[in-house]
Amino acid sequence: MVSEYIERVIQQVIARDPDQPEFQQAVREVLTTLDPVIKEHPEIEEHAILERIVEPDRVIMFRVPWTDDQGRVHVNRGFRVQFNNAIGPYKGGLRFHPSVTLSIIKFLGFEQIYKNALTGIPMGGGKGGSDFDPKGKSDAEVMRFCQSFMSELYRHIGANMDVPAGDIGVGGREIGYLFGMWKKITKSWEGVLTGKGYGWGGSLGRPEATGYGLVYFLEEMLKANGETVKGKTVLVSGSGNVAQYASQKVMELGGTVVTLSDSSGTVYIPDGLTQEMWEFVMELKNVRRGRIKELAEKFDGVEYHAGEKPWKFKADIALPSATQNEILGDDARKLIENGVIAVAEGANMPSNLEAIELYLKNNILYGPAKAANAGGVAVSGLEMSQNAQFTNWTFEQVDKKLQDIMKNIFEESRKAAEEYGHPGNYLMGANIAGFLKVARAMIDQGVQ
Ligand code: NDP
Ligand code: 2IT
Repeated sequence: MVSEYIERVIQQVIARDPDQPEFQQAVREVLTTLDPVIKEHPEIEEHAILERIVEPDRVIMFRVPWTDDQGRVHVNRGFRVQFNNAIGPYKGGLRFHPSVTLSIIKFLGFEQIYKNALTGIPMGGGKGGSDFDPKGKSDAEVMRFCQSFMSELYRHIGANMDVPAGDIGVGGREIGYLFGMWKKITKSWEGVLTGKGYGWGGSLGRPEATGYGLVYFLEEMLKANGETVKGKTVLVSGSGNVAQYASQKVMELGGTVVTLSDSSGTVYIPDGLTQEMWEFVMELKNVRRGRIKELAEKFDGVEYHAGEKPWKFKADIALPSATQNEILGDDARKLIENGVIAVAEGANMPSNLEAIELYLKNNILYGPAKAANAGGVAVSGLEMSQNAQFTNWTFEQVDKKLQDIMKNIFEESRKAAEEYGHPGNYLMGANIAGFLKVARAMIDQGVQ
């Protein structure tokens, strides 16, 4: 039973945003773990921190009209949710996917507040995007869309105000088009977006950061429990940015990746992903923008399972790296039956509340998204630092900082879980550690 205060705030959110299931889910996930903190720190309720933290500073919604290659005009909806800037400028990605709604952007922005706090870099929480579907669009169409999107978004962002980056459907290509338009409108050159290309303000190591950081976090979590990635079999879902570099790092550390997926299906690779297959996936997904089933068509011994998720296959570790709610209760039960020892989340909110409960009950090592995938935004923070200093760091410098940040996030999550009476519950630890940094800043800064 959580405290009356927490339950009351959750009910207020449900009453106020009845049509936002993903946002409600994220609020419930975070708030229910804060119970011991609320009890120990009555000032949180006195200052109405929970009531304030669930309400974004502002929500910006706008029309994004664009013209396709045949001259037809289309209209999409654009979003930027500036959630909380108590500890630094709003920071968080942009998602372009047909499933994007205000609920999705709010859940992502809400999670981002605590994730960014955990990195130790002064960044607030925000998120944005559009229901635009980049699939099957030409480069010129994507460019026109990005230009139109930025022709409104530019009013709301700034290097010290709000710094967007990539997420699903937004990678180096889109950041390039967005940055080009921002620069043209403002005639400035500032680090107003991260994930830029190397040579025009991008940081070495940013493309790799989320996937590598995920595996660094996983390795810390395993080490603390007498295990290691070496020799383990790993289910990876997705085959985009996060999945690609998580797979590469797993292979480098001596683990075996046995699945990848996309929204059409899963490839099962009983003997493990090889370097040659990995390079094929990089070209397939980042250049040709094709479907993962081509991996099975190209390589012997790779099976394609149309419409399936990776979770039914036997392995030691699961790294969900595609999208929200991709592991439901039944999927979690399959993982547990198959003897999975650890789940670390590359995607945001990939496990629903039932799945999380099952991990915790069954002593699965669980690395929650806001801790495990914080490497991406952490290196975005490093990109902002480099831009502000007009300098570039080497890959080795960035990678070392990323490793230190991921170790630190694990340590902070581990310690907070212990301190508040739930050792080994890294979800609780991460939520508490992230939340306290932001709550203290909000109290210091007065009611607003
Ligand atoms: P990409 O667009 O590069 O890749 C997304 C992958 O997930 C693709 O394989 C895609 O398949 C699959 N996918 C997307 N939506 C769905 C869906 N509804 N059902 C099934 N599969 C789906 O995105 P990223 O790799 O950047 O992002 C993946 C996850 O990681 C997201 O949850 C994102 O929020 C999170 N994340 C990303 C960070 C980053 O730095 N990029 C940082 C932290 C978290 P298909 O090609 O068929 O669409
Ligand atoms: O979910 C995330 O943390 C991201 N998509 C990365 C955000 C960022 O600003 O780099």
